[in-house]
Amino acid sequence: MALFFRTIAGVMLMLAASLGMAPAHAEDGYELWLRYHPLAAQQAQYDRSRASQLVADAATPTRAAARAELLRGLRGLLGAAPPLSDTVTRSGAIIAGTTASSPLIAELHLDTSKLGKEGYVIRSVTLHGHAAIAIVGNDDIGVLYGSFHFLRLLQTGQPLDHLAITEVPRVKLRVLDHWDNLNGSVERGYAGTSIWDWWKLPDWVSPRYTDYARANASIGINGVVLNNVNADALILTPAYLQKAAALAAVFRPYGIHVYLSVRFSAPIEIGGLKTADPLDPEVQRWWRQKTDEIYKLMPDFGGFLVKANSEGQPGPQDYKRTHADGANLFADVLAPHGGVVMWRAFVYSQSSADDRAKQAYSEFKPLDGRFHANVLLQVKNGPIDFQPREPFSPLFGAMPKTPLMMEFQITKEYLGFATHLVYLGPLYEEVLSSDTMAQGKGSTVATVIDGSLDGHALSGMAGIANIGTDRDWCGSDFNQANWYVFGRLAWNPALSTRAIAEEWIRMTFSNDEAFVKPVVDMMMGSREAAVDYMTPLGLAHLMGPGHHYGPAPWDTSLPRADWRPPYYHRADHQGIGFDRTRTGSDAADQYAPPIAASFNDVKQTPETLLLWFHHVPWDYRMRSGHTLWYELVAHYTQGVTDVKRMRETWQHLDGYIDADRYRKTAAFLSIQEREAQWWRDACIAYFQQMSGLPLPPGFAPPQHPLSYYESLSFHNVPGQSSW
Ligand code: BDP
Repeated sequence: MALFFRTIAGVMLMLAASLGMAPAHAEDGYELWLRYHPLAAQQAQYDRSRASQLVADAATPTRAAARAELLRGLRGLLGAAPPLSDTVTRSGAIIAGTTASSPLIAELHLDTSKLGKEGYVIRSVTLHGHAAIAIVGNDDIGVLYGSFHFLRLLQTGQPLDHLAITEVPRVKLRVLDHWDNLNGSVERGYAGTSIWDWWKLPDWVSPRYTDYARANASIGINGVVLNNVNADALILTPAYLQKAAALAAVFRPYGIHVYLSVRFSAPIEIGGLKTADPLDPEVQRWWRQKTDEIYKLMPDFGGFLVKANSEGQPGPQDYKRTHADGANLFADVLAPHGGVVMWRAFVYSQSSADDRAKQAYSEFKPLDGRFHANVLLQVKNGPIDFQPREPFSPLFGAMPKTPLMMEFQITKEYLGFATHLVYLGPLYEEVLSSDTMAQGKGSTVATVIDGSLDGHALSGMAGIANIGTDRDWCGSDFNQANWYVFGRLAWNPALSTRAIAEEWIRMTFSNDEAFVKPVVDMMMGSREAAVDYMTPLGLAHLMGPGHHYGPAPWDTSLPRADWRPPYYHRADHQGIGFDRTRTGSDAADQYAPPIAASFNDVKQTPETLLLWFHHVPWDYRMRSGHTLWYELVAHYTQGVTDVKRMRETWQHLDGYIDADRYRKTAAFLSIQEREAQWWRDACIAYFQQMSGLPLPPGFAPPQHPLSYYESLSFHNVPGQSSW
């Protein structure tokens, strides 16, 4: 049925397109996936008969938000909002509420016992002799989540009959981490400046904060860290806490808790103490008072995120204490209020000569069991740093007594900034579905972080936000999909990212099959394309120094060895790759034995990770029968070809969506093609100089000599770090 409507809509749009008519409405991406633009006539007619009246109260702020969203969505999608009613008087009523809030819902005797606080059911029911759809939560927030889900069914053209949907989030804390500085800049942000207008808060509370909260609630995000992990102690001063509290008030009806990044040395910087030693009673007292002060302003405050003893940040090791001592200091002052500590495992030492990929594990694994109950260890998906491809971090599965929280990067620091079209769903899915083998087959990363493998009630997933003041929020329309897929996977890490891409496209652009299908394919292939033109076959960290823009595999300008690309690729005349097997740094043995065995064996290591784990000669025979050198060149070339194909796909889609968003993506794809070519050519030129080998036949030589690529330098690159 729904398919039928979509096809009809598709035919009509194709007709419009063939007549050269683009949809008239100008769009700038601000509405995200909550556009609620009118559905095609026949689908709207079908939906209208199933949404003919709305029974929903607005007695609490959250139920008011749910009702407002349903009215707004239905008005937009169907042309007019259904009339509000106190009871069911005709077929096609939508009833939204909780058993406690709605006598009508109580009459249904639905089993809500397994829904928890945030779950919901959407069910086709009969009430007083009329067919109706009930959207029911145990708690108000479930009603809001269910309302967004119901609207998604309409937005994506799903049938509305025989509904029997039950949803419960698998992960408890679903958090966006903003790397926003108090001066308005955003570390690794490529979408303008911070959306938090700190200067004008708390007096001016921009309506944009409400739209931000709606977008987050629509995908189940329930926590927001407002400020950068490289934290400024000032965030804990009364003036800033008032500002944070104003934001918390906006977010509260949407089920979103505010968290803050804190600077370990804050007791010295803003408290006038001489030390920040976590075992010092004065320090403990200072944090206790500060925490109590925060909870007075924000009774539902979520807790603290801490980056300590990493990249110059202060931490417990400054006082010869452990990370557990540091985390427990915060855990103890937060516990009486129900707050949590998200302690970051992104730690590598200034002084250690050990492989950087091993250091987080070496540091934290021995501390398993030493953290208090309300501490989550927040672990980046890979052992190094958000590269286009890394193996999963060996910490997953290795610390059964500690809840491990996933940290993904949504902002594309290493994946083409704002302009490259790279859908991160496949990257996230690859990590979540990786088997750690920690407790035998099926111990996937997803089961570690949702708490099911080790029986943790506390679980979490964080994403480094890609949001800024740009009208489209994320620096490009397609980057919105990365915010979206993060939220959907945090709700349920087992979802298919292809299905998520499809629903996002339908909501964001069009339900037309002729548009949806090629765009899903383009998105699904985009991450592999980026891996190919940047860091194929397990290479990593070849980006420009500091700003991470463009290729610089030759660069040695930064002071630390492990900030320089040659540290990672180790290319020389003989071969390329980082030996992390037993003959090398032995990082492979940080994994569970069966995984370690395959990573230690060059023949068993997936070729996608070959150079991550092995240093191999240029003439090493790949599974294809070609040499490594051939395959390296082929992958770089394939990446560029894929981007060219993405551009062609997009060229065929002119007319299916509004002209403004169409043109922006077209322009960004041409930037991406140019930069993919630059990546390929610069890397091939450099590695060719290393290998001394001729280019395999059939491959075009780089457009410029290596010296040209090496001579490029960039100024005012966006998103640079503040430290
Ligand atoms: C790196 C970023 C840096 C961050 C750091 C972190 O380049 O700006 O501060 O991660 O996660 O990827 O702390």
